[in-house]
Order: sequence, then structure tokens, then C-alpha cells
Amino acid sequence: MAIFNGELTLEQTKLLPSESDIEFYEQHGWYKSPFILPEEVINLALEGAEKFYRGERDAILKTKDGFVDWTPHNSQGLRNNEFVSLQKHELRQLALNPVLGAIAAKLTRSSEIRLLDDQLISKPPKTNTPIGWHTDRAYWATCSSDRLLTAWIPLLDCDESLGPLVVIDGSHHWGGLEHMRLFNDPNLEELEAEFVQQGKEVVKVPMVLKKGQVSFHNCWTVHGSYSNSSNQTRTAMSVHYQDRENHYRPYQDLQGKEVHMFDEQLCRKLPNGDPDFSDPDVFPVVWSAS
Ligand SMILES: O=C(O)CCC(=O)C(=O)O
Repeated sequence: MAIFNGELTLEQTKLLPSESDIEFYEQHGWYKSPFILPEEVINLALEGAEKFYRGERDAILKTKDGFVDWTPHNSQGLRNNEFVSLQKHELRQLALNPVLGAIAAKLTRSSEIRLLDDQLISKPPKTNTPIGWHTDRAYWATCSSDRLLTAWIPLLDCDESLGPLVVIDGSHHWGGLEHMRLFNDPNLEELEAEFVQQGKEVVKVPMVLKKGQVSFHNCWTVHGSYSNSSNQTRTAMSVHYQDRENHYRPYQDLQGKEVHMFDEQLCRKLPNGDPDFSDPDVFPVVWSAS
């Protein structure tokens, strides 16, 4: 599939985070952008998402399991499909949009941003579709970097009734979140009560965004989302990015079992046998300062 990449226009450059926005991100663990994606860019992605849900693919992943891949045979609730940018070109164009890469580079003070992974997530109207509190970093334990981050891109105006992404302000500073792989745990209130008991301040910030705005969160920021109680389908793409220095490291869970990301099966290997997190076929550069 062709890779979409390019220079930013002067207008786009003006929309990048300022130094005080970057400091805000560092302090709070999240950032809401202004309008950065034109309507036609989002509409194209939405078209791609609809085709994807109808079963159309432009490319097939070389591994069949180890990743979440909703099909119409699964529940009619939450839809979650991983690494859709490797499978549908309209979604690839969104994931590799250089404006997103440039913002990610600014926020993490990085000289280069590569794709790490992505998810297409959809919540049908009026469905019980919460996503449990988790940190993305816990799922990417075999990454060496703490500068990984996610762009959450709703494909429509998203108010609280649609169940947008919710982040816990400042939680990326909490520590002890290495094993928080609770995406599928719907008991948000229970875990919140535990956080409070542990003396943590739980300030929840819903990412209420208009179509064309994007939120970014740090890989250690605790986040999840509530059900969609509206009459509309809430479709969003989460694009996960890595900085130039990120590379593979071995990692074990609390029981001593090796933890892996399925992405490791997709990419080429380094001479020492480790997965190469800079393989351009899987983890292309989205933005580079050079
Ligand atoms: O779409 C959602 O509600 C959650 C997405 C998410 O977990 C993420 O962007 O990392």
C-alpha cells in the first residue's frame, strides 16, 4: 500500500502545540488539539472504516491470531480491530497523517515519530460498551520507551453521551501501572474506588471533541471510556506512535510469563533475533525533523 507522507503547510505548522501546550501535556498526560484534520480526511477514514466492517481488505496481516479482530460473528456490542492501517488504505492515510506525527513529535520532544499500532473502535448506539481503565504502556511492555503516545481520533462530533475516551488527569505520574491491562474490564467504578483508597486523586477528563480535533495521551496515562447512550454510532481510531529511540526489550508479567505484542510477529528481526521496531513495512516513519 502506498505510504501517505509529506511536508506540513504553513497553516498546519501554526496549529502545532506551543511550548506551554507541551508543558501541559507533560504535567497532565493528555492534550486536546484544535481542528487539525479537514472534514474530507475524516470522511475518507469513515468510508474506509465502513468498508472494513463490510469485510473489505486491501492487505491481509501475515498472522491470524494474537490480536483483537472483531467480525460480524462476534457480539453486536463493542467493535475493536487492531492494526487496521495495515489492512485498509483509507485508514492508513489517517494513521500516517504527518500533522499527527508532527504533534506527537512536539509533545514528546522527539526528532522522529513512527507508527507503533492502531485500533478501530466502534460503539453502536445505545449499547453497554464501556472500556476498562488501562494504560497503553502495560500492553507495550516489550517497548523500551516511555515516550510512546496515542492519538485518539473520533470520526464524528463526540460529546459525553457517545462514550468518548476519558483520561485520568496526571495519572501518568502515579507509578505502579506496569500491569494495568484492563481494557476489557467493565468495572470502572470499582477500580476508581480502589484508586481513591490508595490515596490517588481521580480527576476524570472526557475527551469531548468536534470532528477534526484529536486528543493525545501519554502511554502511562490511565484511560478508558463509558457506554454509548446516544442514538449515533461512536467510531474512533486510536493511533499509537513511538519515538525514534524505541526498541524491543524482553518483559515478563507478575507470574514470570513472557509478555508480547502481536506486532512483534509482523515485523522483520534484527541480527540478534529481536523484533525490529523500526521495520518500515510495519512501523513507518510518520514524521521526521530531518
Ligand atoms: O476508544 C476508546 O474509548 C478507548 C481507546 C483507547 O483505549 C486508546 O485510545 O488508547
